[in-house]
Amino acid sequence: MPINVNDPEYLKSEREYFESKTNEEKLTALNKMISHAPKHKGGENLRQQLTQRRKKIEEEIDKKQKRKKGTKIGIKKGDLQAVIIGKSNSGKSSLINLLTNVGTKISPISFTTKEPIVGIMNYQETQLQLIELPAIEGENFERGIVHTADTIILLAKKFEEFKEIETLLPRNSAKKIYVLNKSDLLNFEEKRKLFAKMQSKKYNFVIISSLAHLKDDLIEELKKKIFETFNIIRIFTKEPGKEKKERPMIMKPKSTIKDAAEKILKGFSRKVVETKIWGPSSKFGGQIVGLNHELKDMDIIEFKTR
Ligand SMILES: Nc1nc2c(ncn2[C@@H]2O[C@H](COP(=O)(O)OP(=O)(O)OP(=O)(O)O)[C@@H](O)[C@H]2O)c(=O)[nH]1
Ligand SMILES: [Mg+2]
Repeated sequence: MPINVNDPEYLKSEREYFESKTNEEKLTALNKMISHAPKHKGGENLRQQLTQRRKKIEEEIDKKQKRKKGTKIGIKKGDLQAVIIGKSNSGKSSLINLLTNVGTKISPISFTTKEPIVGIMNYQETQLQLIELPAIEGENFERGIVHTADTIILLAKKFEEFKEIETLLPRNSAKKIYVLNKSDLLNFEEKRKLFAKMQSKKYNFVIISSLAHLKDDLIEELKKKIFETFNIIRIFTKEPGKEKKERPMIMKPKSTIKDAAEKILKGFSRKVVETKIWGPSSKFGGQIVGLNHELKDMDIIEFKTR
């Protein structure tokens, strides 16, 4: 038995669906329809039809992107990869320019960024790969990168956009940070309310402004949050009588001295005759430890070999 849906939001989205010209627009409208479709048993059939339709459209979008991929240069995934995702004009390019070494085009015109922009972000002697993806509601959005990302930064210029981004986001297992941009356009009361809303959602979030001249501590806090989503420890090595190396090795928590030696060179741990350690996992600086010693973030190791 077909049912009549009277929810005005549903009917509005349905109209949007029929008027959509691109698959991306159809997907947005369908997601809205699904969220407003009747939840009770009578709506089961309808919900099934809608999700089937959504699957088909997602497949078509993926297929089209694969065809395009052939002509594009692939992005080599860094050890630590975070991806900025949001709707057009949310300030993705402004943010990546603030956080990394790239200078990509910022413009009030929609859909300015047409391919992924890759930047390097420095944080406490560690380098992370940060990527701006073209707007999620546009046809240049790259769904594939979402699957490889360690961390996803959902960037919105309005609170309501988070939901839209979430419904369009392909399934993934990345950690998420919610960033509300353009806070310079809000007054105190508006900011206070938003803060409470984000808190009640239990989001890991920051409210920022990407206008370079308003750049403040919150950008630094965002950097810290991005870094903290990666479950890693940083290990420095040094040679006897010398300073520690400038860049740390990135390792998994609970790695041992042996793991670190093997990361330097396969088989290297067999050559080690003595290891000294400085830093959080040592009882005192220069403590001699065995191969099974467990490392902590920011340790410094000195290997003596045969
Ligand atoms: N007031 C205000 N404007 C901002 C802020 N961040 C970005 N903008 C402006 O918003 C517009 C869009 O910024 P972009 O950084 O190009 O946005 P985008 O998300 O990369 O947009 P597309 O690449 O087109 O999808 C520009 O005019 C920016 O100057 C902000 O924090 N406050
Ligand atoms: Mg952009």
